[in-house]
Amino acid sequence: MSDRPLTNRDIADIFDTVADMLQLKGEIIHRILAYRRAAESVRELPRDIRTVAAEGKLESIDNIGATLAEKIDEMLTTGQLSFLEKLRQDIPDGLVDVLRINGVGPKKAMLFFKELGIKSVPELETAARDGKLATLPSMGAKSEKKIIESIEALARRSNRVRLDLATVTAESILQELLALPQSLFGSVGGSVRRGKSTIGDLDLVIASREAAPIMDTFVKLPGVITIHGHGPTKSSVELSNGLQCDLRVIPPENYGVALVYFTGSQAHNIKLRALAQEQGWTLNEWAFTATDGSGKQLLYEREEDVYKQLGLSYIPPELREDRGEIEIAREGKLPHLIEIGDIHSDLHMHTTWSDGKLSVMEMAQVAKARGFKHIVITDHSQSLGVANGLTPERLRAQREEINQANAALGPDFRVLQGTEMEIRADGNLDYPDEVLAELDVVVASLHVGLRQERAQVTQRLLNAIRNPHVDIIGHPRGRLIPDREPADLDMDAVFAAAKETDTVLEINANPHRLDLDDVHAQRAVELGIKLAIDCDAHSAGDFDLLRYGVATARRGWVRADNVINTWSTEQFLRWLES
Ligand code: DGT
Ligand code: CA
Ligand code: CA
Ligand code: ZN
Repeated sequence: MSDRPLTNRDIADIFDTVADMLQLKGEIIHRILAYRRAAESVRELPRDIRTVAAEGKLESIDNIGATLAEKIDEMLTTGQLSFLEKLRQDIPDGLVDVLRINGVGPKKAMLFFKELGIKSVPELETAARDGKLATLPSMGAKSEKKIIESIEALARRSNRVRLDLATVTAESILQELLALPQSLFGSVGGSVRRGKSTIGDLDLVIASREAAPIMDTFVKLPGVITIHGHGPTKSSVELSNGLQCDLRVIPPENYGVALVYFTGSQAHNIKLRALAQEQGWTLNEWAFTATDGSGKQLLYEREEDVYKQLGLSYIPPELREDRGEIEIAREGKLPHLIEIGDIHSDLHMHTTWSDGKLSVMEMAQVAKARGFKHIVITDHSQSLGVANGLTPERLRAQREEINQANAALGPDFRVLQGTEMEIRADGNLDYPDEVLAELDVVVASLHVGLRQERAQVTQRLLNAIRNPHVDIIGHPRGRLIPDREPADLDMDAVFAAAKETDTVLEINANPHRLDLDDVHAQRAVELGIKLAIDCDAHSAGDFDLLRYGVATARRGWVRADNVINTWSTEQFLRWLES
């Protein structure tokens, strides 16, 4: 246990653990529910429980009587609960986790513990895989198999999820709930709204005067497999795709404060609260409350007004990571971040010439329909055999097709010929200079030899950056989300070379990549390096991924003028010539 004072959430968690343990002990339901309800009330409490305790008013909290008030006082004073410590002597901690497995209730958990000595989820998994559960009374091969599946689902859940899966799920649930007549307006919150590259769980906030029907619909949505909570202001469910989703429903006049709170990040919130405190207010998820004891409250429906109250300019969600945004918002000097609408081109995509799904003409039509002014076709180069990389001869044949597409598309749209050229494992580039000279744009990427040692892999990238024909480095660090770490590059050397040679670094918008990431994009901008944001599209639908690249850029404090995709076709062509 840390020295940090216990929060409302900590105390609620302890009460829930007590309830779990009592359940395992076979206690009467009445007693278990008392702890569950207390946990819920403390978790929902709009004030800091320490303040309430200091005022001696713990018993004014719903579901808290004299006994539980005493227990809260004990926890606040000692940092722990002796009752829970006592329960722990009979019931191992890990058994509480066993209850989280679908299909395992307290009776079965105790059966496994008593008969097989199972004290944790890993032990349960081993026993299930060894076929030991099936031999127990009231168990069988089928229930054993179900337990293995549930354990696998739990393991998937504990991993963070890619931004695109989380975003699409969150938005579709939000849309469904906003269609209800009781819903006034709402938003996705949490790390999805901040555009983080990986997501722990989904957070939704909806304004309404009548929460119950919205909550009822929410917990019965088709994708819901487990209901973790179903209350008047907060509900929480687990979806079949392994994601957990929290929903808050609040009155419209509290919406602005609530949305700020549930968008986070936690570090950003802590700074905001400290700022409020300096100004004589406590700020929680509902409102500002005066610290002078007058009971005066300030409610805001709009986030803008919350920041204004704190003396800050509006802070876009992507910046809310406590990376200096609050201090700079105080001076009113936040940059105007790039938006999707600023982007007029895509400079990295694949066609049927290599591993794409559409022809040159089809890609051009899709891009044009999306409002782009120019695109660069960058199929893979010759050494990438698995992706049907192009020989110089095939490149020349492709040029014919690109010329025909341009003739057919007219003057308002331009297709340029490029390549996504391999930087080979030996450090050589995949085409000789005379072939590169024939192309309009050269994107160079690392796909092989990513695990080479730092000096070697860095030198390969520097070779590409220093080649005068190379315009853009594709997905520079070579990470794949969630499994593959980036190459061990000396990024200072990479940035220095990019700056010196005016080579552009890409933010690859594919949510498997998001590479450069936010932190490196920010560093590149500080150094005056140009960026590109490209979808690396292999199909028509891949253009939808642009938003994730833009979110990553915004998290890196990137402005429109840092990104060459915002340029007109003329400006882009001029830069290529220079
Ligand atoms: P995630 O889900 O791990 O990707 O990250 P978040 O940022 O979505 O975190 P989550 O879902 O735990 O909470 C959503 C927001 O609610 C979080 O960004 C800030 C706020 N929040 C939740 N719990 C606390 C808390 O105990 N203290 C503070 N200060 N803020 C909290
Ligand atoms: Ca979350
Ligand atoms: Ca959450
Ligand atoms: Zn590519």
